[in-house]
Amino acid sequence: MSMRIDPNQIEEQNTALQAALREDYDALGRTLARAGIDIEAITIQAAAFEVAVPSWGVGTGGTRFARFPGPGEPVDVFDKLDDCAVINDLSRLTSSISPHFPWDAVDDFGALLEKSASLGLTWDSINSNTFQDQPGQAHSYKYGSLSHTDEATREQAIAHNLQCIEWGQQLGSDTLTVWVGDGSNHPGQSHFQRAFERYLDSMRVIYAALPDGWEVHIEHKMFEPAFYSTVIQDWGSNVLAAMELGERAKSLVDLGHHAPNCNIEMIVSRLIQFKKLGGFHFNDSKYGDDDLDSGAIHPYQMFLVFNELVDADYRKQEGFGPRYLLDQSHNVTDPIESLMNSAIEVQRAFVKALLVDRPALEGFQDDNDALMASNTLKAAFNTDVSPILAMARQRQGGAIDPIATYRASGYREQVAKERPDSGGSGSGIV
Ligand code: AFD
Ligand code: MN
Ligand code: MN
Repeated sequence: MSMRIDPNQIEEQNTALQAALREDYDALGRTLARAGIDIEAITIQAAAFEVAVPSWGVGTGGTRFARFPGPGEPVDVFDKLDDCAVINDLSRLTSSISPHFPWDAVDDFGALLEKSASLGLTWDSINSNTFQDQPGQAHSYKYGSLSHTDEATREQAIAHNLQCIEWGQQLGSDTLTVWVGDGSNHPGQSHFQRAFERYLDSMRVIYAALPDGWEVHIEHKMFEPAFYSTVIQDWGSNVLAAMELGERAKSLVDLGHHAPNCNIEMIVSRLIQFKKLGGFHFNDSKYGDDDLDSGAIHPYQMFLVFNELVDADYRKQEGFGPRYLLDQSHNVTDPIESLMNSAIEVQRAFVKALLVDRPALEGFQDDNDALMASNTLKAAFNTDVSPILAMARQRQGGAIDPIATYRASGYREQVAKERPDSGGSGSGIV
């Protein structure tokens, strides 16, 4: 059974908050006008912003120690769609979903497509999974997949990616994202060059099978599950692979997949410059691939990433058009709440980056005025754009306060009654 938040309920909640929002919006409008910025133009761009939700993000995540399931967890991809619809109905930011196969594979893709369309949702990048063994699988991925030393295992991993493309075509997607867990745990275990060559050979087969209009996005990750080396360890290996494969192979930047303190915004700039920025997995991180909620730890870093993105758009950089996706694991919060919050935080970084006075910044850069250049960025970052985000949501039928409206709706309590307890507390990083 599917349950959708009643638009009247959203409207009712909004009515109570409307007057205060109008006041805050008008006050911010006057402040921005003094800097020559038209708040309406910014609100229109804020409303057009979108970030896709990962299908695996609506279930409760876990660590390798334990998982503590929440009430009313989605049982299958149809349930996941219901949860995604709530996130989008309230936030108006997440109308597309990035599925993960085989987790989200179904017998009848027509039924899945019908349901997503009825909820106003579409399908973004397809994620393949060769980091786990599936029941009945002939060859194990314990020692790798696309880069495995054994040819039959590599072929099995290639075939899975080709299958993912086919499923993705049925859903109207146009991108395959490939992240492999391949790597080594011990120095000497794996020959770096030979493993990378095998990976490239496998990816060439996948690349050759891309349908017209499709891209493949490669995701790098510094460590985990392999703890000594990974085959696509960093953006260097990533972009080398993408360059080797061809124009339609690009790099995907997951914010949690770098060494601590890494200058991610500079990596983003390099990828933009060479037309290799495929997209993002947004999340936040304190130590590693923590998959914390976007903006929870380093909001300034996310703003600086968006500063590069907005700058590329402002300069009309050729071949620029990355995909924006969330990739998070919610271990102690209600995933629906975390995903709404996170989508809004990503949008917030984007909107703040729109406020940067770019001609002034360029002038300060040319004059080597480091202090004023930095202050120009800070002026945008320090502006509270919340009224713009709330106004954009409301105008599209979303909630001024999505968390409060969600809690008032009783959605979680309702699905907890309808969906069987997911039970158990087995471990597992998603
Ligand atoms: C894992 C990886 C990576 C990937 C995701 C989906 O760390 O972030 O995007 O699985 O395949 O969490
Ligand atoms: Mn990711
Ligand atoms: Mn990750």
